[in-house]
Amino acid sequence: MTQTILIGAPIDSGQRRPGCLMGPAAYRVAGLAQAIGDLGHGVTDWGDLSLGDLPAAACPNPAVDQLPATLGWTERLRETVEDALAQGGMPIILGGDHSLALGSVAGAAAHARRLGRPLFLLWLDAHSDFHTPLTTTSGNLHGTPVAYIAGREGFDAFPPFPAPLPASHICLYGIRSVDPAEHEALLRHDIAINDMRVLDEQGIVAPLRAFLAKVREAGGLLHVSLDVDFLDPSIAPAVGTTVPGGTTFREAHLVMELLHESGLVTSLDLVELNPFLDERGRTARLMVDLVGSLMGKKVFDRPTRSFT
Ligand code: 6HN
Ligand code: MN
Ligand code: MN
Ligand code: MN
Repeated sequence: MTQTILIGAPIDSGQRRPGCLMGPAAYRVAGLAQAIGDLGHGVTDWGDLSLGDLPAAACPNPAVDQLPATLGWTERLRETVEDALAQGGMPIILGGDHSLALGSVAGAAAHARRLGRPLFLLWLDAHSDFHTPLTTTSGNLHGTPVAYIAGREGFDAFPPFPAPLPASHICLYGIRSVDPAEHEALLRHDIAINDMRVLDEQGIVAPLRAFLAKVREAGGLLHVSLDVDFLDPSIAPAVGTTVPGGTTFREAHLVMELLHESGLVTSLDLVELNPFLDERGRTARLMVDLVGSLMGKKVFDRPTRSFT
């Protein structure tokens, strides 16, 4: 039994297409709390976070959009996620665009540091999100969290990331859209890049098991950040940044089932859902079903196979 804590994060300052604000409401309408509760877990809903006064902030890159709001959300998420973890809960952050991970992963990292345990990050996304505020050309800060988490320079406006993750603790999974500046920077970091080419060739299971084995050996905490565009747009249309060639329904469920079997996941982001772009709630429902698999829902309850 896991005590989950739902944290609504109606954030859309990290990109420019309106609609992500409706994400937390859509997850609630799609029955997220019930789906988790039906599996025998505790569920507490902390409601939606809100933003106070915006901090003053500036960035030398004039392209950067809505820095003060994103900075405000970062602080808010960091303290809330750290709080949820300190209470022994498993925070599930209902986004909101992916800029929320600037704060949610910072909260998880602060908590891990306090425990003296390493934090690992599984980034399920079409994109590498490895820009810094200095390299982004779109100016959309949802494209930057992995760089912040890895301790890259260029985040002067942000609080220093608590204990940046070494590259070996970060696993990008499902990526198929990387901008030139991200590509150049990724070549200088030893981050595991399981792009779709790797997953096509090796299958969805082996690279994930290898990463999970590393987390287990290190006694680590594991934060999972699930971007809707990890999924193929044909099954998950409700996202502003669709990229063809994403994971299938079964591949995505299998990832979640393996994560459940591992017992390692300590916090989770659900990001980039744009309900305004959805077709009769199907993407929201799929995301809820995937959380179900992550929390232990099985097609057939056979004894768990030995893992690694
Ligand atoms: N996401 N690399 C593009 C940009 O605008 O920087 C896309 C970012 C997508 C962000 O996946 O959350
Ligand atoms: Mn993303
Ligand atoms: Mn993405
Ligand atoms: Mn963008």
